[in-house]
Amino acid sequence: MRVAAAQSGPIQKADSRQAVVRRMIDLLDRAKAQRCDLVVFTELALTTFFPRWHMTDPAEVDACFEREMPSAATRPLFERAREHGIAFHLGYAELTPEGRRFNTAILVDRGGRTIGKYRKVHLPGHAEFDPARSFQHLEKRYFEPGDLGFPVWRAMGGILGMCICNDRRWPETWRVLGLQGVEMVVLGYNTPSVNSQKPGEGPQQRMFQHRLSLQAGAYQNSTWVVAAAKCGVEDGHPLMGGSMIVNPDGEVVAEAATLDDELVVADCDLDATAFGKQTVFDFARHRRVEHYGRITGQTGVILPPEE
Ligand code: ING
Repeated sequence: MRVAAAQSGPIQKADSRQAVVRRMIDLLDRAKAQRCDLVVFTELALTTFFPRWHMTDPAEVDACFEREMPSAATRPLFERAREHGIAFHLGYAELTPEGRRFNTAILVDRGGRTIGKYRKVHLPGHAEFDPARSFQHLEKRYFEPGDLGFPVWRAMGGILGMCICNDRRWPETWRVLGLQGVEMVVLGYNTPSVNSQKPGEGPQQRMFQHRLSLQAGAYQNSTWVVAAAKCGVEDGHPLMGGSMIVNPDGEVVAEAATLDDELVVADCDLDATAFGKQTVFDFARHRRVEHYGRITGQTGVILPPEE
């Protein structure tokens, strides 16, 4: 199928959801012109990356979340996608009727029906203001860890899965999806170009680790990966680009050239995942689970006894 990573340029704190949705609809129209079947929007696609802000006013925090999806602001997006017959992935901040908050992503089919939901499991950063950081990363303040696991769905003639941003850095994310036969993993990310705790770490190193995570995940589970950034400078804070599509051999087949709204398009043959799954990563033939107990048996490191 023809897939587009719909990279988002910066969203300023003052930008309205309506203005953002208009930009997203423009990307949908461009994807239609390129005969795309699936469009992957980014993480927290409707707002600025608000976890960089330490907020104490509940009303200010709530304003960053969606109480329903589609909402009044996003319904035009769902309608345009349905008109185009394009399926899409969308990341947003979810506030449930019970008052629970998640960093969420959904999969919407060509008919505009939401067929899958994922809630970000690996929340980076911290919960309280950290004066030692050059900027904040308060995802542990504003979201609960996801409670839906790492599901896959049969859609678009294949097996699709989702993850979100920091999830891509954890091999467990990819392997749990791989153990369900995933053929394409779609994700969004909002990644600061610099490390708030390590001034020397700049965009090049961040980009290296981003690519490494996607290529390893794709190769080691013989799956396609489609990753869409929110990037550019948001209220003075730079986010990195690098939206890309990686094939089941771990090769980058398409990559963004800008730090703005941009479609990164590739034709993805899901059958290309079969060879790896039937040979080097035929899990049934090669894995030895009797030796993997630590992976789910312990959370942190247990060091060997001192000499
Ligand atoms: N952002 C970053 C990410 O995982 C981060 C946070 C960057 C954590 C670099 C560790 C290292 O890409 C989000 N939103 O998770």
